Amino acid sequence: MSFQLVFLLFLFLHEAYPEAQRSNELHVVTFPPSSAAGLRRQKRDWVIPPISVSENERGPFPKFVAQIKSNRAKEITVYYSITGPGADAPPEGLFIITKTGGELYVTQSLDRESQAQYILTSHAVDINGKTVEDPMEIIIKVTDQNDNRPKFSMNTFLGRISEGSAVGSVVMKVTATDKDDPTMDNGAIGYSILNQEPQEPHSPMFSINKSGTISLVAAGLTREKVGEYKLIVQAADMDGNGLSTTATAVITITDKNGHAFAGLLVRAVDTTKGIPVSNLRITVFKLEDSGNELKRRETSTGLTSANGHFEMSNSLPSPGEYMVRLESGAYWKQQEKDFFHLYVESTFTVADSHQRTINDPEHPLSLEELNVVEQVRVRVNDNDSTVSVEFTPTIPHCSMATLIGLSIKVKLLRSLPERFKVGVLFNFLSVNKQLGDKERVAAALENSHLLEVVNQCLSART
Ligand SMILES: [Ca+2]
Ligand SMILES: [Ca+2]
Repeated sequence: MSFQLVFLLFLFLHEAYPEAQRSNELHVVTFPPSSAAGLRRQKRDWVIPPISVSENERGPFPKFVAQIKSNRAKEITVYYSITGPGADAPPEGLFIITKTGGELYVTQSLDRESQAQYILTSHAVDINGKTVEDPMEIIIKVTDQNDNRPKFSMNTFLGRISEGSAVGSVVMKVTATDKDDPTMDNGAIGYSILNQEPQEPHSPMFSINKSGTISLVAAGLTREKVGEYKLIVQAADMDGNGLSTTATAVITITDKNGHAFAGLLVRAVDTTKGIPVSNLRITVFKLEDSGNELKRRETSTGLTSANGHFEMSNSLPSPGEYMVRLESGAYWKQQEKDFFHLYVESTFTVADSHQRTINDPEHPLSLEELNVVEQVRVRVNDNDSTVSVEFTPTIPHCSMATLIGLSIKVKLLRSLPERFKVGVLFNFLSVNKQLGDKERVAAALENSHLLEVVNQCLSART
């Protein structure tokens, strides 16, 4: 009784493994049985499972891969050969087969990341070169090893989010790639945030998900307190537990209108390489008129950080003319350049954007208070970079109209970004002509007396 049971079990096991799969486990691949006159090609239901070879195998080479076998070998001497890319076509000779033994060898270490599979065709002939089997396709699959570290697409990612944003808001996305098999853990990337600077008002303020999207997880973003966060983000394969790499995510906190400006930020970039320049001495001077000479008063100095940044202050400097000086000589010397500028200087104006008041040249009140200018008659087209202001002097044909118009124009030119075209209109043709003529406005402002009067109109009244 018990003998019978064991026998049945054996039969069951035998049936559970199809012929081809069992052969592969033994590294023997047998040609499928061909039909009588070889009229029909390989049977459709006969599947030759791929042969797996691991990448980065160590020698000695040639290394045995599998044995190709013809059932005809029982009766006659069979001669084996292989063709196709990797055999007799490039990369030629990567796989070889012994003529009479049918042993397939790989001659060198494989790299899955450059080629993940090879398709060879095996042939069997008799001593006269006559085909004894239908050609059989052999697929060699290169199995993956975790030999690639994830790589971020950038070293520094820049993002921005407005203060007061709701928890859950998306800030930015970082991306890393891994050359290993994406269907396996070897190429499955998991992201994490390793560090947050500063750790205020909470840590963490941000989280990162499976696809590298960074979101806000805590409330309390205040631009005045923290204008910029620096996150060290990590990408690691094995779903976050394997080989890792890091990058920086810089998050700028903007105000509710989307303005990130919290002071003066100088970014030093080596334009020949497009990379930030660190440790560059930067000095900012305020230019002050004292009699006939322009004096420089140093307002701040320091070195650029690793990302080439130098922050002058966390609040807007007072309005006026400034100069920024970059001591670039040492950097170029270190780069072994034999021709360079020792320093670079650039002047710029900080406009008084908060002061909207323009004084009337004759009255103690401002133009707005006198209804000379009204908000409804100011038209701004941001897309076209145009601003048009219509004004009405208190007395028609007022002799001060040109001066008022000039003051408005100068105020706007000083306050607005350079891209804006400013038009000031007054229903009095000659004045419009004067204000619309760039050269005449420039000439008028070269008249030091007129400029003084304009500046008085624009200065804050005490
Ligand atoms: Ca990997
Ligand atoms: Ca790999």
